[in-house]
Amino acid sequence: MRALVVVDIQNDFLPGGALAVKEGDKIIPLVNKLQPKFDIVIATQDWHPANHESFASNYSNGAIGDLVDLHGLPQVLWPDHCVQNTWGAEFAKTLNISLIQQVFRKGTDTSVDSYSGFFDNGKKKDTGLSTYLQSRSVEQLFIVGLATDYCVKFTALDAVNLGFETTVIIDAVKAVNLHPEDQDNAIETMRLAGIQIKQSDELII
Ligand code: VGL
Ligand code: ZN
Repeated sequence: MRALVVVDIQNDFLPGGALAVKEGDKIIPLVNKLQPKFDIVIATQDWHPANHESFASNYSNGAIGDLVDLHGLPQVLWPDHCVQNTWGAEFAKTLNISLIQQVFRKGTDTSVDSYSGFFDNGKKKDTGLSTYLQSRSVEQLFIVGLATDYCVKFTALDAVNLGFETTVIIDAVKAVNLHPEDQDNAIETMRLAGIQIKQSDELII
């Protein structure tokens, strides 16, 4: 079975949102077009409590983009984003959610961030996504969404390490690019890990 994983297509990651990804909204029509081609569609949703320790606002002298040590893990400080039950955490209005069979929320624990849809950044808590996919005999995963250099990358890396044949659909992702080279580095890291990087029109599905 083939599954499409729609990563974090939420208002805060779109132009006008708190952690806007440039042209993040441009991928949505393609994501909508791709969904019916898959056996299973699931989504991840960044879902933080307001006092999440990845938010710069929770530090007396922390600036957005600073790298800090968070309980032993490297942590980039972000603007407040995807706070539970706020507009910013909702899926984009133009995203078709009718085909999404299950949503996996992440980043709910204040003390650890969670970029991957599978595990938190400390690999301590499992969202249940791998069990969900394995129990439905999914072997191939196709990943789309936001952002290439964070949640897409870490979801794809965990997927390939868990044994899924993993493809990132490159024209259906966009990067945050805190540093201009972040997107290219993320793509290179994913390729080296054995993740396929494909354009949507190259897919045979
Ligand atoms: C993300 C930074 C912080 C993402 C989530 O969805 O890529 N990036 N939280
Ligand atoms: Zn987040």
